[in-house]
Amino acid sequence: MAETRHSVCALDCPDACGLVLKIEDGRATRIQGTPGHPVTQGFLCGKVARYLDREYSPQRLTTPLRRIGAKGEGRFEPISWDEALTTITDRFRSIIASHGAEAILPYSYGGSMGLLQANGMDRRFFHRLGASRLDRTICASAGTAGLMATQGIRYGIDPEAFVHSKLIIAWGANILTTNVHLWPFIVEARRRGAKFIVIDPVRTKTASLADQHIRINPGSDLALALGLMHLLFANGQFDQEYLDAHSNGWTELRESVQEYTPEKVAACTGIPEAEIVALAHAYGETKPSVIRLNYGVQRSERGGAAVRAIAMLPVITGAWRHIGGGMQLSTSQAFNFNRVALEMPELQPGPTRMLNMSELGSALTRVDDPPVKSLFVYCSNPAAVAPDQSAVLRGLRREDLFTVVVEQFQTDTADYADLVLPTTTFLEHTDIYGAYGHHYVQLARPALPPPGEARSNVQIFRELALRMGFTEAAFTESEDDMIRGILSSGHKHLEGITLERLDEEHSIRLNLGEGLFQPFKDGGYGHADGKADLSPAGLDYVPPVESRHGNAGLRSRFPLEFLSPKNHDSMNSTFGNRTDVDQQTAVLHVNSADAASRGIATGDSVRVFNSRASLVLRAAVDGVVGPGTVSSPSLRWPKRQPGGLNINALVSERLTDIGAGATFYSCLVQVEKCGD
Ligand SMILES: Nc1nc2c(c(=O)[nH]1)N[C@H]1C(S)=C(S)[C@@H](COP(=O)(O)OP(=O)(O)OC[C@H]3O[C@@H](n4cnc5c(=O)[nH]c(N)nc54)[C@H](O)[C@@H]3O)O[C@H]1N2
Ligand SMILES: Nc1nc2c(c(=O)[nH]1)N[C@H]1C(S)=C(S)[C@@H](COP(=O)(O)OP(=O)(O)OC[C@H]3O[C@@H](n4cnc5c(=O)[nH]c(N)nc54)[C@H](O)[C@@H]3O)O[C@H]1N2
Ligand code: SF4
Ligand SMILES: [Mo]
Repeated sequence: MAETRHSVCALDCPDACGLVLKIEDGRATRIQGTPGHPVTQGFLCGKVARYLDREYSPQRLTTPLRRIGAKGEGRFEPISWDEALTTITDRFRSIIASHGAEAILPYSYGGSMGLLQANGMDRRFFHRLGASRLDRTICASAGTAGLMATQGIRYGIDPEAFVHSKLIIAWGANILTTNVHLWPFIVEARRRGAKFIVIDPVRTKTASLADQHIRINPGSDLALALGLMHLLFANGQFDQEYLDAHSNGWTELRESVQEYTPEKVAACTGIPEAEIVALAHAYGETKPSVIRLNYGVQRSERGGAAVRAIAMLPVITGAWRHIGGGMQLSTSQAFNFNRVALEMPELQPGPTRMLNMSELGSALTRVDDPPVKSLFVYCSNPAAVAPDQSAVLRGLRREDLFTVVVEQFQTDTADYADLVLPTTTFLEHTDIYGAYGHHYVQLARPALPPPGEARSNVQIFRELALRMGFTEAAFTESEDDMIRGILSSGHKHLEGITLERLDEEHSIRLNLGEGLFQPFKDGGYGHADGKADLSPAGLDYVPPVESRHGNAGLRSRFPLEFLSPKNHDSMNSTFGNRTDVDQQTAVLHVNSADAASRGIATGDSVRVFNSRASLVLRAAVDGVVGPGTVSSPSLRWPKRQPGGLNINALVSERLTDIGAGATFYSCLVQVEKCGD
């Protein structure tokens, strides 16, 4: 007998789709987007439409494993859960006795967006242990810091509001690839007459379908934003009433952007002067206008300031006043969940140090006092995703490092583990979800049984806590108790949203008032005085060290800017076990001018290198990138790349200007054709 069960996609994607599974004889036979869901609209992206292949893959991990080969070699033997957990608690006790609990470092990121699995029992456990804390900077922290500086709170407009817009700018946002459920709203807006512009160094799928693709030099967005401000002010295309009522610092800003003439901005950004002038004119004139800013801009050295400046634009034009106007970077803060009840920072025995996840190589090879003696990884694959991969792998190879990896698949990171613990997928455990691209709270109950002995993160950390002798009620709370805690913030957006209702309805819109959410229509910014901060301090454009206008010594040896944006048909390294992902990520897009000067043609093997690493990819001379830029979709498993390193071996550990984020998209390389 067939039945349907609900779930939610937990992948690190703004869309957080509602799912419906068809179950026949206990097995899922079909996965679909929830029909009628206001955002999901019944369809799924290509990767999750095939998720049942992953769910039922013979490569799923099903028992705890103990390493029997060298670190990284990937030889393991099955052991019991009891033995695995006892080994961990024994080792933790001895590390704590010899080096203190801060010698233990948890490492997690976006494997699951579920609050229980990724921010729940794990956080409580490591807090109570007194372990080092992890600064989770690998994705969004520069953009978060930039947005907070301007808006004081991370609110954005509804995806549903985009249909009302007359000008949509996708700025460092590859919507068709990374946020596909926004696309139908853009299609509808265009049907109603909207213009759609993409600002991206790469001609992405999204850019190739836009009315206009503005090709910008990587890392120069701050200069473009300042240049647009200059023109908006100079042309009188600013909303003085809105600025006076709802912002601070705009007159100083107007003063300071005067030097960002179209001529200067064209030199920084590579965008022709006339295009800059036309863009400013269109943005100043069209109402409503919306900027869909995604995280592409802020993965570069000046990315925080760039986001800060871009977020000022809709304040200057007063775009926030209109339905379909304003900006969307992230909608996540609108959920106003009770994170303290969830994570329980008060369980910490005292102040503990924080280590930056984007500097994992350094944390494992240089940090002392105490050194990291144990790395506990879950919901992440740092051997593939973290910058300066050679340093990360050097750290992971340390014989004295006790590494535990909780995984669904045998990733590179798992190959370096002393113990691997098999874990559930989002179809197999209970969790509650917010989103960073819409405003619906969702709940998922287990729709399928876990394979073999796989256990959820919540189960694993609860068991570890009990075995460590932690007696606080925090560790015996059920999943339902934890969800009630999350919903207990008392914030008006969550009023009336209960576990019982979520069980019944699966997806509930936040209480954002009647109609579409207009967070800053009448001001109401997150700063103490309710105003947006437009003061210009710190907004001067300085090109990234690793860029075409950056450090001259570096440029002379490594003249090409290397980008590694998201692959269309995978999710960071999550689907790295698939051979088609190997093919997709083997490509290096090269501009025809750069290819000609190096004797490179499409299909050639090329060596991409800098002082950190060298790897071989396959050239595609296809108009995707402009002169001086090369690009390769991220990310494959390093062990599946000849040489055992992926493109993150090329990327430095250098951090962003604000937010201490990773600078994946500020990276200089040289490319040469491989010898025959
Ligand atoms: N298919 C797929 N979807 C995903 C993911 C995935 O791996 N694959 N990953 C998920 C995750 S973790 C995240 S954070 C989101 C991210 O979603 P996005 O931010 O949309 O993804 P990115 O590819 O990092 O960057 C977007 C675009 O920014 C461009 N870009 C790079 N440097 C610059 C620059 O200096 N200036 C400008 N203007 N543009 C620049 C890139 O070429 C890219 O096209 O996507 C999520 N969704
Ligand atoms: N060059 C380059 N590097 C990048 C990026 C880039 O654009 N270019 N993007 C960066 C960004 S934006 C991000 S967010 C990071 C992403 O880095 P990560 O968050 O490490 O993401 P994934 O590579 O998808 O790995 C997630 C892992 O979690 C596992 N997992 C899934 N669900 C669960 C669960 O419930 N429990 C446990 N224990 N494990 C689970 C999956 O099997 C998978 O192996 O990568 C960053 N690295
Ligand atoms: S990855 Fe994104 S678009 Fe695809 S199903 Fe999950 S939430 Fe939806
Ligand atoms: Mo991310």
